[in-house]
Amino acid sequence: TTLIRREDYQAPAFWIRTVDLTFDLDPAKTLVTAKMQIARNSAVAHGPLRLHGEELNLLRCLINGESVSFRQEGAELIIDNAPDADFALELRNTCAPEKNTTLSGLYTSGGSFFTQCEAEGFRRICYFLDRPDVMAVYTVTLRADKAKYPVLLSNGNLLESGDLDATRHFAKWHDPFPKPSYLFALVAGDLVAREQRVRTRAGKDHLLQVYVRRGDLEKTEHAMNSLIASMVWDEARFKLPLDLERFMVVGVSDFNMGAMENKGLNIFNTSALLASPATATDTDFNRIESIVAHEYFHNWTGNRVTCRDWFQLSLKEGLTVFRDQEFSMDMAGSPSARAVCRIADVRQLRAAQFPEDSGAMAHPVRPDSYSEINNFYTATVYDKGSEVVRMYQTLVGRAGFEKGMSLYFERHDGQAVTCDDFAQAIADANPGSALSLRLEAFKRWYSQAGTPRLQARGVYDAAAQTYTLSLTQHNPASPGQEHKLPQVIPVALGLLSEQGQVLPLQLQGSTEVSNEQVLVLEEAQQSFVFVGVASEPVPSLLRGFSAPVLLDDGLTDAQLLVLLQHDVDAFNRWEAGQRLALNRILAAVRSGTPLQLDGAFIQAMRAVLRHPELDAAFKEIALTLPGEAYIAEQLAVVDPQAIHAAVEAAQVQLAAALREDWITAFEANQIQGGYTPDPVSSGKRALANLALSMLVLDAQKSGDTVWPGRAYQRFKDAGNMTERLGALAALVNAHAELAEAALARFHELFKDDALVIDKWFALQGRTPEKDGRSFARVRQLLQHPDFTLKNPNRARSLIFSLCMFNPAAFHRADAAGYVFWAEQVLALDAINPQVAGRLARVMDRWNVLAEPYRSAALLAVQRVAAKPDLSPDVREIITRALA
Ligand code: BAL
Ligand code: ZN
Repeated sequence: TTLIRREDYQAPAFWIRTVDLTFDLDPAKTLVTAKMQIARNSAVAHGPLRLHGEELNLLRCLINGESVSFRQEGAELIIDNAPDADFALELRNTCAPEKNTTLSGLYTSGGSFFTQCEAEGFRRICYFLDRPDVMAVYTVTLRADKAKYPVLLSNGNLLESGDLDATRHFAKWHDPFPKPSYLFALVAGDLVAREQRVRTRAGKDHLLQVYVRRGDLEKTEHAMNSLIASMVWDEARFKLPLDLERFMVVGVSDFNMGAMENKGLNIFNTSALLASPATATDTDFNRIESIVAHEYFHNWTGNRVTCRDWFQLSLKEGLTVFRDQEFSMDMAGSPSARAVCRIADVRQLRAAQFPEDSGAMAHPVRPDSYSEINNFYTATVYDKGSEVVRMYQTLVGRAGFEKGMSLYFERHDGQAVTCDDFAQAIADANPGSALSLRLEAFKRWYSQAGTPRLQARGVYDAAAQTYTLSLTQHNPASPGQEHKLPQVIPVALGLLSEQGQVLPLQLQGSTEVSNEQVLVLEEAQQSFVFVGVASEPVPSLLRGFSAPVLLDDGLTDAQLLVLLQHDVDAFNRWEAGQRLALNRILAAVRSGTPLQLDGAFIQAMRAVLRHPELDAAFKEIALTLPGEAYIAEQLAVVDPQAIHAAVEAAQVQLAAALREDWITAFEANQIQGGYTPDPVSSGKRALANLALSMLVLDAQKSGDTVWPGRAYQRFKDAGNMTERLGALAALVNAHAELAEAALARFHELFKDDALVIDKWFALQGRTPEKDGRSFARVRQLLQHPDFTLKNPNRARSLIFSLCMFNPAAFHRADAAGYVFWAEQVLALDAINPQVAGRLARVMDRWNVLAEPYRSAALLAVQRVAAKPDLSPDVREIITRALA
């Protein structure tokens, strides 16, 4: 496999101005005719025309209507004698959609046709300059059997449609906006649509459609509402309107990602689209809202302004994740609900991106090289990329950021650009700002991998009434990056008195006084002196998680308790509780002694649970212990069993010590009446579910049968999936006797609903280990008639659940988990390299495991590496793991 380097970027030798595609759709052999208008790029040295193509069967190649000689070399079609003047190229080829199990390019699912072209799937449909800086205007004609494929869709506007003969029909689409090939899409099948006509603020009318299989229509209401809300929000917040008359969203069951932002024709994994109260949880409703918004927002950040090359992926992904996170917070409403959104995003970052940033696949937000771009749709590019965009907003203010966005579109609409172009627009729109004054240093967030360590230490001088805060940053080495330069770290902070009152902030030499400030750390070490500080302060640092760093603030338990009880910043209030828990878990893991929770900690958690003013949603996240992956991040050598044992002990002790409070919380958070997924109701359901799981867990230890019985009853009677799955999970995770009956009943109830059966597999894949039973069950479930590796959702629900989200079941002293992983990576690789590549990532951090895990994991990685015909996807991941 070859390594592609960012520094080797060259503009294309040719431009494709227009492309006229005709598809004669047939599952076994689809005929594709492509007519393109091509021009040489005079800025580039004269050379042959080289087109990308994979798994295609070429039938015809004409230039200006005449046959022309060509060569095929690997995955390229080379025409040496392309004219100097603009010319017409006509190509004809076939491809085999029903054989295409990679789900990249044109494929079939459930008897319908779908496409996925990002990043490099278009070359599996026809020969093309399949790179994002080649933007063309597309006209697409679809021809197919009318009975089997009554709906024929592509990007843009429908020009005409009608019958070809007694059995076949056609539809012709035109997209007026030039676009890169990765945004092309087509859909053909027996689908039905929910439709809605809307008028934007600008007074334009649009038709919105959500296409799904017959029978799923009633599960599309939430997606449609989310789409409308996204339109309204983008116009209000960023003045970005919908630019097409028609906007279509389509659901498909076999899909590698969550969804895809094809221009005017978004294609969604059904798991990110379909929801009804009976089949989807509150988490699903939230996720759907955010993914529908994400894809819609791409229409401007990604489609109207796209990426010059794939190294710039975060230009569109980081920015669009930031936009969908802002949208979700605005939709959540209250300050507390906003904080809960922020906390969920940070938990996700810490669970997935931090480990990535310290493992074998660590890479900058803008990577320097790749061999398979599909491997770089990562938490770093997406979620750390979003944090980088958030820091722009923190440094220039919300209004400044909106000005920067306007300038970005003014300069670059219709272009394929780089992360530098974005940075420059935000900086230029805010001259003299904290960003524009140190733009080059700020951009190290794009070029340096790794999570910076931030240390903060304060010294109070009672006589002078000053508080000196020293901030030190350190960025550990990453693969290929030994020495790093200091980064620009915005540190939002406030000071509290030891009684929890807000202390006003005034920096030495400044006349400005405020309750919260953003310090900008740009050197390796800097001190900030606050004056007029009346008493010894407790610092509340990195409020709202103002930078994606690991913070060591050296606070004592007493200081953390002040923050937990009194901080005005809800994020840091939550963080203080997490830190109290983390310190205890780490102490137990490091000392190798069983965890024993102390009275002070239990009392603090009780106070949160009983607090009269805190929302249920906040209580639930505050009483949820830190994730095992994040705990592992704090340790140089990782023993997954020791971490799990400590977390489990903390859980069991919290369950017992707060038993009465859990009962109260469960009973106080019952919802009467119909289901709505709003933040207040979903917060109550989340807390009731947590309380129930604690009560069932405690009952397992004490031998009580009342709460397992109540959980089973609730499982049976639940009026919505959130409560039903919550009760089922309480039984299953506690290994209660009733779990088996409940699992069987659940399967029987939902056997015809694939998305719910995915939950059934996932719950079992994630069940905390007990005597090897969870692992054995997963192996057994591989043989279940409902299980298949071919459907990515199903493969993820069982296999990824075990390997990624169930460390104690996966990391076994007998190495059986690793053997399982190797088998599944190889099996998946033969079907779907993209999904296999994801699973391969599980071993990114084999190197930090404690023995005997480390050696056993290495053997498993070597076993996969030994297979000669690995896909480039898996090969790259494994090669990096062994580097
Ligand atoms: N562009 C790939 C799917 C997404 O991030 O929206
Ligand atoms: Zn995206």
